Amino acid sequence: MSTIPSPGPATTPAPLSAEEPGAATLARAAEQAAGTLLAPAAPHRLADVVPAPQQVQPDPTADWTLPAEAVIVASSDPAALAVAEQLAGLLRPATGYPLPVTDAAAPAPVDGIALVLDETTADLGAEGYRLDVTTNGVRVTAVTAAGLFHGVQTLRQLLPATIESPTPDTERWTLPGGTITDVPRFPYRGAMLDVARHFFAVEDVLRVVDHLARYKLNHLHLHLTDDQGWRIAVDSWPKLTTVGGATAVGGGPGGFYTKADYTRIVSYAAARHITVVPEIDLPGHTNSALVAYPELAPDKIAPQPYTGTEVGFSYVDPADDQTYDFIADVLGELAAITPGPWLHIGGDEAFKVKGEVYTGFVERVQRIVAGLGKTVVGWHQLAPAAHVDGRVLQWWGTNGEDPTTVEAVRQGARLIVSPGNHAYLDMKYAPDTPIGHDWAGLIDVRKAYDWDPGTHVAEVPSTAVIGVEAPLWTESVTSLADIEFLLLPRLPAIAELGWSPRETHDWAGFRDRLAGHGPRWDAAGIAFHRAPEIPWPSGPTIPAQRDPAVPNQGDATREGVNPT
Ligand code: TNX
Repeated sequence: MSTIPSPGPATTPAPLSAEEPGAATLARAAEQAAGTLLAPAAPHRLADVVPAPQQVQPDPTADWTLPAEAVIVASSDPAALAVAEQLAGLLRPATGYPLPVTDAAAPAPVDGIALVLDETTADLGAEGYRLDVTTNGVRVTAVTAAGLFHGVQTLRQLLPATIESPTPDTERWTLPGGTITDVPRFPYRGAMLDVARHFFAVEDVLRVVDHLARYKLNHLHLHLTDDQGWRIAVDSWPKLTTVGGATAVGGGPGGFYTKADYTRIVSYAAARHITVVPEIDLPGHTNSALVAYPELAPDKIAPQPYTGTEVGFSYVDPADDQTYDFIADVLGELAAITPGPWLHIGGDEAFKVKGEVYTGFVERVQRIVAGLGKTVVGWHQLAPAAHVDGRVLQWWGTNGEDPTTVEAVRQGARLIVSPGNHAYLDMKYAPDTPIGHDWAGLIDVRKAYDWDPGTHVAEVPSTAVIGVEAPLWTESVTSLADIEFLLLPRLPAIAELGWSPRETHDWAGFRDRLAGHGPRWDAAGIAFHRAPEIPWPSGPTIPAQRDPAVPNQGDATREGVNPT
């Protein structure tokens, strides 16, 4: 292929056919070259990405502007092509460009975008990617489709904020030139949504999945059962949902996911390279199950449905064999519709099941999980129970010390860290935050960001830490707007702790990079919390779309409480 001579480094070489170029082609090339010369520099720096990339090499002479006729070309592989289609779907609304997707054995950017699967770049691992912006276009290279997907999330952030707009914008779609090489620090990066205290529709959960994907999180933990509601259909115990699912905190109607609903969430997440981790909380937090099936209760008497917010009072009978039949049925049906490797069995706050009765119960349930071919995850209260191969404890303490957990790690347990006083997204930002808790303290954005998952739990080596998770409990959370208000902007802080190398950790830098996401969320219609410690740009942005009929929607109601 030949190119017309380049008058200077800022000029985009226009691709021409190998044949004699036609007049129309020459005219288009001249137009492009002139346009690029007149174009302002890219509005962002290559390093303005959240989570911070491992390595950034800017090349200011290589800024590139997406042309209207750009093509997205991907490796001839269904998973790579799926990422290419997702990229096109992300870019078409705001650009108004057709952005056709094609495939090639060895894709190269020709004034367009190439997504290249390349098994020889093994140092990028299972999730890493390299992104090159040159005057020819953008090339994302990865070993896996997951790597390409993460690279696409970075690409998105390198475009102007209005790329998030659902309708065409007149912006010039210029990306900063250079190369990003990026691999995650931890393999497990997650968030948890409690759909038991309040139930959330499938569509709401899918939108949460989108937020996780933007920030390269790869696990969604669903807290599916608790005292106030049972949210997942189990065919062999149908009253769990018809009776146990009919309540929620505050007395609302509750709800539950059919197996088809759950499968839809799992598939949507999988298409975004996110694994669902389902939790059935045992032996405590089970009032909704006991209302449905009193034979599981220690006294065999049905309790009243519970719509308050206390914890620790309910438990399934650890001394009755039918309890374990019930658990085997529930976990068996759940495992059958869960492609991911994990089953989370809770284990927290079972205040009335103590000592050897508790550890005996947990050990029996751990064996059920292992028998289903799944890996046990549980809150760190599981620690005193005997080790089972691969088991993972989820640390949610607030002071970073627990000899029992340290001992479990010595015996082979691995940790997901979710410190209550840093990673709990249901904690208030400030004393006047209208929803949320404060039992673990207040968590502003800096508190969410300023800790290290690798060293947080004393005497646990960083090699035992598989990652980090931000749980969102929903006792006080009743709408998607509430979820987004608590998630954003803290979720990106936790995401950066999970993805970015420790050397990049820097509050001032993070704060400034995060500020650039305000206009993106505005453009996407996401009502986030305008945390006062973040220097949100004051320039014109597209106002978030809010539904006036729904109370508690992000800043419309919260701005007076937390002024910028
Ligand atoms: C503690 S953290 C709980 C949940 C509550 C949460 C409220 C944990 C494992 N258990 O049952 O919803 O506090 O912040």
